[in-house]
Amino acid sequence: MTNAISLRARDAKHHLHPFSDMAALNAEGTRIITRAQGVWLHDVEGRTFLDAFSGLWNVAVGYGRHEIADAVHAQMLELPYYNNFFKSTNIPAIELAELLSELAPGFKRTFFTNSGSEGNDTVIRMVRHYWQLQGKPQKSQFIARHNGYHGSSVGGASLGGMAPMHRQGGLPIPGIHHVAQPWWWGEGGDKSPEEFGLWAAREVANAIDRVGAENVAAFIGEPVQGAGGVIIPPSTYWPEVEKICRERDVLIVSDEVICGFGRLGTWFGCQHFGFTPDLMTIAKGLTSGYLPMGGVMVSDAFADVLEAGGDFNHGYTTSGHPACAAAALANLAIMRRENLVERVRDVIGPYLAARWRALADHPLVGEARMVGLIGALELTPDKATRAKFPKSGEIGTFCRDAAYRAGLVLRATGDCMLVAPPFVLSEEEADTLVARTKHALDAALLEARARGWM
Ligand code: PXG
Repeated sequence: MTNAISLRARDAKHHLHPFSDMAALNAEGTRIITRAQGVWLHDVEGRTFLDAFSGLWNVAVGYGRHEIADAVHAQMLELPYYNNFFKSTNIPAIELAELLSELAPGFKRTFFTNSGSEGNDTVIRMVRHYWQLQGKPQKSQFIARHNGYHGSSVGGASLGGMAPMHRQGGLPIPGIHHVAQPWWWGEGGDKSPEEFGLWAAREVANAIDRVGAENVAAFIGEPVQGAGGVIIPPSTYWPEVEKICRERDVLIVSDEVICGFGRLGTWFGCQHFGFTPDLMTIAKGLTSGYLPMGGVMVSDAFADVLEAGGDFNHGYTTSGHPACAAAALANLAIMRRENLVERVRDVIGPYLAARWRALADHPLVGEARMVGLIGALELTPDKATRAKFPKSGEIGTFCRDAAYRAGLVLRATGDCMLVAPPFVLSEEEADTLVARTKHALDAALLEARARGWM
């Protein structure tokens, strides 16, 4: 315990945490996670949590995988680092780029980065470079969505549609236009989900036409918006967006940072929705978070243009890092050997989804949605009208904290509870996840009633 107190004080003194109000965080104190195994986290005080959030949406194969640690260890001893600039490459990067092209037919090349944010910055530069090579340098603007998340770098946060991020640091950069998100629960009004999906897609068309297709380089979207609240678009949305972009010669970028590598029960999220992008941003599940790595995968046709276009003046010191690539290879080998993508699609995804959707019977839950192993609960004081609570985020935060107290890590976006467990979750663990969620919902319901909100 002394250890915990001292560690917490040192953290409070020296560590700046991402997306945190440091004064409030330090007053409350951080949770110090010390080890993890499977889907279970352990903290310095000996508490145990079921990690229903896979770290930060990324630990797909679960914690404690010796194969990944061993592969990284061996690679570190063999070749800990060498760059991929100046006519050089390394064996894990070669093998990984090749494997990715097998997992995503039609995407023969990958540019490696260290994160999803760097991936999306790379997308901006690469797509603009592509249109220059095509003799259309004026095609440089991007269409993205309100409440989309594409990272924290200047480019990523600009493509993202998070208003609180735009308020800090002078964002977004010019040339990015945000349109409505396909969030039927929150913004669908009287339309049916299918009608609303078409309406939201046509907002993309309207934006392209307003800016002028001759000025628009690409549309970017997450197949399912993650950080924005696990927004699963109506079935009508993506086919219409694809049609709109193709008709206008606008490239499609699928940000697969969360949806890629099995989260929706397909290798890539676009495959679940049946659209074919020109570029895919990847990260997170690529290494299951064991080491940082991201990238941009490009279609064969896009790659051909780039390849014929001379130097692309872009790259990171650690692009294609051999140890990170070794972690990715070991991670993807586990996914293939244990059929984890199929497990999400056919076994544990449907098992959890059935129980998760049943939570819609809870008085606090207006909608319970899930695809693959990613889902959300919309908390509402009135299901019939899809009403919002007077102060957005208070009940959601209360519910999340109640879940922690019950030994479950969930995430809250406003008053929406998000779940994205590791693919190795067992049926028994899924039952525990749902029981603890129900417990947290009961506590939040009492709280909402005590505040007179229900
Ligand atoms: N695109 C998407 C779709 C993401 O979800 C990024 C890009 C950026 O990746 P990096 O590796 O640069 O973080 C992400 C990251 C949250 C949360 O609270 C989500 C992310 C990151 C941090 C917090 O849900 N997603």
